[in-house]
Amino acid sequence: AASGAIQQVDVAVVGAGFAGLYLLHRLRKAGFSTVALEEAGDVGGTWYWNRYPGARCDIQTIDYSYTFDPELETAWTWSEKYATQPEILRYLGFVADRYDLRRDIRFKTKVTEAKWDEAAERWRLGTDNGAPVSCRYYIMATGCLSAPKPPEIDGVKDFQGAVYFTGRWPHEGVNLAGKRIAVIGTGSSGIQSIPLIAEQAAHLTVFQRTPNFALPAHNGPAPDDRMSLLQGDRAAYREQARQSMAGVPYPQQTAVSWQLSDAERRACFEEAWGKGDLVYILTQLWADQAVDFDGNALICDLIREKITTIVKDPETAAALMPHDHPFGAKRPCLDTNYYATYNRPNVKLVNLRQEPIKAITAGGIVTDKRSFDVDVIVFATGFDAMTGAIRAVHPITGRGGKSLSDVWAQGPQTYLGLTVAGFPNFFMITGPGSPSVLSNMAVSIEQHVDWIVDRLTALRDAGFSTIEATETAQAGWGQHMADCSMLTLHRLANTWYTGANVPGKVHALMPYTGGVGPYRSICDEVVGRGMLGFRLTGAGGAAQC
Ligand code: NA7
Repeated sequence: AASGAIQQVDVAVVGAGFAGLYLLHRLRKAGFSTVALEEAGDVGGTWYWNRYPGARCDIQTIDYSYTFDPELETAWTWSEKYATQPEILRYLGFVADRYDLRRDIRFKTKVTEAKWDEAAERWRLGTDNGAPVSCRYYIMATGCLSAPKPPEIDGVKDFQGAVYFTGRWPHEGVNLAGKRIAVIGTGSSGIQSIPLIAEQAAHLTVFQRTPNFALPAHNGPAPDDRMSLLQGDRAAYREQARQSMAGVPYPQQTAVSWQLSDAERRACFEEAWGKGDLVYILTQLWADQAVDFDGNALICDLIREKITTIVKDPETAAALMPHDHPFGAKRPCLDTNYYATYNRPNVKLVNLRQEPIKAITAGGIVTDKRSFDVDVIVFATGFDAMTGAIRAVHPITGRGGKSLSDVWAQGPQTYLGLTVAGFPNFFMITGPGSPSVLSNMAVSIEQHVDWIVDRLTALRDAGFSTIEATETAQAGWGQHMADCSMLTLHRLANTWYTGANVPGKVHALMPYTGGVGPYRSICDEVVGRGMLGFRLTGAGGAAQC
């Protein structure tokens, strides 16, 4: 589109990652004209930006794949149980090519603002590169972990060495050989990168604020048992994933911890530890682990015991043991040699709970006890999760001139995690209020996209031009989310799920904790009951359900 002109489409999609690509494909097939606006220079989303050493998926890649086209499934073979970032990025490029998606993507184009035009019943999106877009429907497919947190530590600008963020790792790579390196943060990105950085560094100092639970990935080829299940009946395997709690086809565990003896529990745990599978350990050991503090504490003890056996220095081992949150309440990590890395002579852990960082200086990092001279600082400090990328389009102005930031001032409110009252024809993929980040994202993304595109098609065919959640439905969803959150332990941890990792962010458990299968049923029930909770308008009339 020429600069100055307005690009007119039926649907504008923001983001060309896992969600945006599938949206483009489905929208096109459904006959909608569409454009995707993507800040990056190519497709990939998360996998475009997070190129730090060791970046991998931590859901088995046979599960973290598109399932909408059986031919695509057999056209691509993953080389490992947990694919690396470059392989996943190649896969997404392969998908973009296979369905010829790039021709509808405007790269290096950031959406700066969005405004609902009530008279025209269209959204107008401003961009920082080229023509604005006018669209009937506006869909944010911007991911949950896309807006990196700023450093939050005084003095970063004074630092004379190099600074990198795991979530914005330079594409040309970084030579870390022989350098004195600091890594700040021990979430998934820190835990994946620390072992590889340690191999290159002259010296690595890890600055840890909160220890996290990590389990060995035991990476390698995709396990035979999972592969034969998939290949035995691909359709059934995929369907089980869609109906499951976490988007991975494991059965619902029914045995509870107190039905098992100590020895039986230990045997279950050892088996899980040996499997190297987060979803398995989170769902298959005993049923009360995710919902009951005592059932959960048994697993925490067993993992802490593992840390003691791996890490030789008792003080370091003690510092690495999480005590402040239930297992699974904060996103646990999959690692390759993470704990053993602390046995290397060139690696030291600094426990920020005992000596907080005071500042960053020209030469390095100063805590309230010591100073550390380093050449490189790596921030693995995470993201303004779930709402950060949505709110980065600012303002998003809905009906009556209301801005989304104002509406969400006390925390995000949505209906089904997909829509917001007062914002007609606006949708989010994996938004707050959806199960997204508590699930295999691939399965949640496909469900959200299918639901939205099916609705847009049905509305168009019935002559409706707007769809908007009612305030009542939104309040009801908020209540249901709150009720579900009382049934799991997620509320008991300060995490990016609750906004606690971002200073000043409202504290609210953002993902839907009721599970992927139940969520899907609810979305289907909404349709089955005549779009319950939505107001529809258009030439076809008006309806409020
Ligand atoms: P996470 O999981 O949010 O981890 C960030 C880490 O950085 C975590 O250990 C934080 O400690 C730490 N952190 C954040 N801010 C600071 C400051 N200011 N000072 C010291 N330490 C800090 O992000 P990741 O990128 O690792 O992983 C995100 C998700 O990607 C992951 O869960 C997977 O789903 C994939 P804290 O715990 O806040 O005390």
